[in-house]
Amino acid sequence: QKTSQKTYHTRSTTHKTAAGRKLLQIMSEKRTNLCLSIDLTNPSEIIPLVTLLGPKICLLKTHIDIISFPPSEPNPIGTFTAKLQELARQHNFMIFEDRKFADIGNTVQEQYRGGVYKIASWAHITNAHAVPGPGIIRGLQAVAERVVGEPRGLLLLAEMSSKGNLGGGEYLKQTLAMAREEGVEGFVVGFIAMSEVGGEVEGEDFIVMTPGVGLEVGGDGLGQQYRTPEEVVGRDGCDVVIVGRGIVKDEDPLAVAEVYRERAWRAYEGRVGK
Ligand code: 5BU
Repeated sequence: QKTSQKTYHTRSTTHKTAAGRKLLQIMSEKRTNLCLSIDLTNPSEIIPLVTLLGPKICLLKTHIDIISFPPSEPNPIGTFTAKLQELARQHNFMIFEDRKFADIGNTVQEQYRGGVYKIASWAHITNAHAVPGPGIIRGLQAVAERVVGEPRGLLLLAEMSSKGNLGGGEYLKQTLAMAREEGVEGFVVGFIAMSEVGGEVEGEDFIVMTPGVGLEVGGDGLGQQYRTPEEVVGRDGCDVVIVGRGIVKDEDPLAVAEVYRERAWRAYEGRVGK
């Protein structure tokens, strides 16, 4: 049986990472495989929108470095990330900082743990390019293991949603091989990819998260390519749909988030034969 034919509930008991098990459990309980990409730059717009949409999502994706924080407050970033964590607890979703680490192990450790954002302290999941080789995974994993409290997980970028990206194909195969390396088990939750990855090995389960999702096929004029929830989840076996502008720029974000949730969830149910 392919991983994509198993239910999120079943996978929530067998996934090899604690972060993956927790996410699959949330998805199964809340009946949502929708990740909201909150790509806004004003924290006072973000918080109310996340409060409104929290019940609809399993995961909140951030780009912490696009936000303009008010210089007047003493610790605006810490206050903001604490608020996100509180909302995550309240509405039962996880937080994914879309940081796309891409340096040597030693450098990414500092970028993950420290600096102004202290990503490891508040983001349950982050992602990294495979370009630097397996040291990037080991570096991030060492930091993650020192975080007390909720588990941390990593997604590897195997393929991007944008036109002309260099991922996929042979690059994806090499990225999958890296995720299978000894030692990284328990940390690599899955991939950013456009279709199901791995699963040929018995018991292997990688959660695939996919951006470039719209209610219709299309693009944004800057390389983004949109596919529908039915194509992404139903046809291509991805698990989590990541939606940004389709929700945050809509005049009724709550109503449209429910449309995305429903369509992506039905596509999943069809896939697993429910
Ligand atoms: P959109 O507004 O739904 O197009 O936003 C997509 C989000 O996903 C945005 O934050 C991107 O930075 C992010 N993204 C992506 O679009 N494609 C990728 O391959 C990866 C991330 Br990785």
